Amino acid sequence: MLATTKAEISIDRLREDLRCLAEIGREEDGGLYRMAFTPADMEGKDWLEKQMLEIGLETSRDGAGNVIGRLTGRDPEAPVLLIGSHIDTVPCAGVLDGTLGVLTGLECLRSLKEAGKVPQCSIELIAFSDEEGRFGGMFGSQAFAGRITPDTIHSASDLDGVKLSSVMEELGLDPWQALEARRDPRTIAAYLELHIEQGPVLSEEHLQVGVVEAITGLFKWSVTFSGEPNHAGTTPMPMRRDAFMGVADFAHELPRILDENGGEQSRATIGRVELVPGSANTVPGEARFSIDVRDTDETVMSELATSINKALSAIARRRRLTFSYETESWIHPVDCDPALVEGVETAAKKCGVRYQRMPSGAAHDAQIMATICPVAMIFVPSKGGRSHSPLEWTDYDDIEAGARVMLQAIEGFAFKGGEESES
Ligand code: HGY
Ligand code: MN
Ligand code: MN
Repeated sequence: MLATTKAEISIDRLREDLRCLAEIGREEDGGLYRMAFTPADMEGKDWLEKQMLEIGLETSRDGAGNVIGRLTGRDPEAPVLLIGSHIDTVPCAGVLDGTLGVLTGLECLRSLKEAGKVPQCSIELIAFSDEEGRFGGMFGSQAFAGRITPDTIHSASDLDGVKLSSVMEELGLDPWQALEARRDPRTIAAYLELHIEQGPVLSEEHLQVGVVEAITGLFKWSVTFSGEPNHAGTTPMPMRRDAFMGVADFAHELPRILDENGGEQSRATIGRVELVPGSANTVPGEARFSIDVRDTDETVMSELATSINKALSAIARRRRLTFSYETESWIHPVDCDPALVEGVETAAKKCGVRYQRMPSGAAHDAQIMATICPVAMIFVPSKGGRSHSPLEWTDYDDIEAGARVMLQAIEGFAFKGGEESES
């Protein structure tokens, strides 16, 4: 029996879901603080699982805390189509990064259920844990893709030194279960993720959708310069071993390093600096800082890593400091699957939206999933290119356009064998 109604996205339902989830973890400054495995993150996961149950999905959580909602297909044994993103945030985040992809996926499945449409293969909606890298980077999708080891569980900690394993245990979770979250790649057909662009391209070009062809790689280091704490008044300038001046020198060297070793897509950011002992009248004896470096070409990433290492070493010598660094994460750049990208582009054409093909300057769970299955991404514009900030926003008509393309892409992939409705 053919399905009688067409599945339609309801922007009103999606707007209401966005509004509800945006209340979880919001603080006085208007930003969201749903960092991985905080009470707010767990409250968000509980809220999401409740919505999944309400629309009739079978829900589960794996050992990495990923939240999964399943719409079973006509062939329950067929490899599944995975859709999703993340609902954890950076500190003082906006309401859309990651969240929009998960809630758009929820609305797509809700509209399919409402229209009584049963996909050929099952579709699973997933909210991955700790995409934002509080504990390194993409913990949930790395666990799902079988890319974590006992050492990850043992050593992962955040920039305040809080260990992942302790935080999970405090939540009643067994961190070692994350090693069981690995999904057999043979059970996954593809992964599709809608995400805000987090850059200015689509909004400047007045486009509604980005069809992502490649996703940038990144590495994150936590670096420590060690010098000598001393009195700010009695220590003559030439006699200082000032750890902060090491960071200052390095920051000035970054443009040269990028010019000499980077390319068009190269980015480098010092996002956090901590000085010890941190009092106004003491020369800093220690400076701990983060470096986030990105490029779509892994060779360039390696060259930047070598050049940064040399620069840190030269500065340490010049300033009579010592330095050390930890690689918190190294995430490979990936190309999206050409056939899946083609499917997304066909969906964009069918929906009649203004779109373009483009790379992603942000990292995403999709690039971890690319290690086990074909992936593609759909971008919607970020107003003014802003993200990782409460100013992050996408107009509802662009959200609706992106959601329609997502639904069309899902139908193009998961309903290949024609349509059938729930009896
Ligand atoms: O940092 C990123 O690119 C992503 O938002 N986690
Ligand atoms: Mn994100
Ligand atoms: Mn982010």
